[in-house]
Amino acid sequence: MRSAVTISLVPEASGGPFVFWHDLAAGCAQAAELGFDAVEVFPRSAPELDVALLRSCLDRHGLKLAAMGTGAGWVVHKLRLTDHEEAVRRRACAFIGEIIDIAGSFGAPAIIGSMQGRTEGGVSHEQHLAWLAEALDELAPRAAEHGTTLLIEPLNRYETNLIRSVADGAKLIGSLKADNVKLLCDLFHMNIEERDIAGALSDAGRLVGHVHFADSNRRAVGFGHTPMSPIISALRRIGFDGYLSAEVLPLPDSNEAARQTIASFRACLQ
Ligand code: LER
Ligand code: MN
Repeated sequence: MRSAVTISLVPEASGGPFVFWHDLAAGCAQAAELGFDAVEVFPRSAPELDVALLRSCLDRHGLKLAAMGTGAGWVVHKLRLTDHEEAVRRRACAFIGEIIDIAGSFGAPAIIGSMQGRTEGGVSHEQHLAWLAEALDELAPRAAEHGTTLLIEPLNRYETNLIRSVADGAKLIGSLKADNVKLLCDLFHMNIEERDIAGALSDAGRLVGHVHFADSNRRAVGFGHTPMSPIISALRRIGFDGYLSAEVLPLPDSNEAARQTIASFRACLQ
């Protein structure tokens, strides 16, 4: 398992659970100085991301790109893969497709979290799931062209009513034609939704593609009360060899959140 830390480049996401903010070069430098293996980047959109700068920062510091978020499509542009308007669903797919291409050029997956949308407006849950499955089956081959996966992230009940648990995510993945869609298991969301976090990870097995490494209160691991040792044991048992990526609030500040994360990562994995 490898360590990663998040960098948000989305001013509109201010107050959200990202460690470093607004400055790709500074975030990469701090991540490298603390000894992280990789960064996870949350761009405002594909065209607004300075890909050459990202490449030079990663090269200079010997960092990898762990994953790239697509949530700005919702936060900034109000796009969702399950919007009732077909034109909006198309634009959501196009928005994510462009991020898949950039992330893929670094060998990294794109994340579909809040872009899944939610069941609402008198249209059935089944229809929303069908729209989501259709979008994943359209986007996953684009990730496959880069030899990467696409990550679907279950979110807690205050953010969606669509894919909320690891079991929901696994069922959706089982219904797809594509075989390169994996789960992003965010320990903060799981703390709210799962009966047993370690048990849910064990059940998901090889479907676990990425982990958001966060404590019960969405602060850096060690600043809350989630017991990590059964979680790490479960991840070891299922042979997970991806990233534990800190998507946490920058509290008390970015540097302390990052420092606490890497200390916890080392303590958990020793
Ligand atoms: C949002 O709560 C979250 O966990 C993000 O990773 C989803 O885009
Ligand atoms: Mn997350």
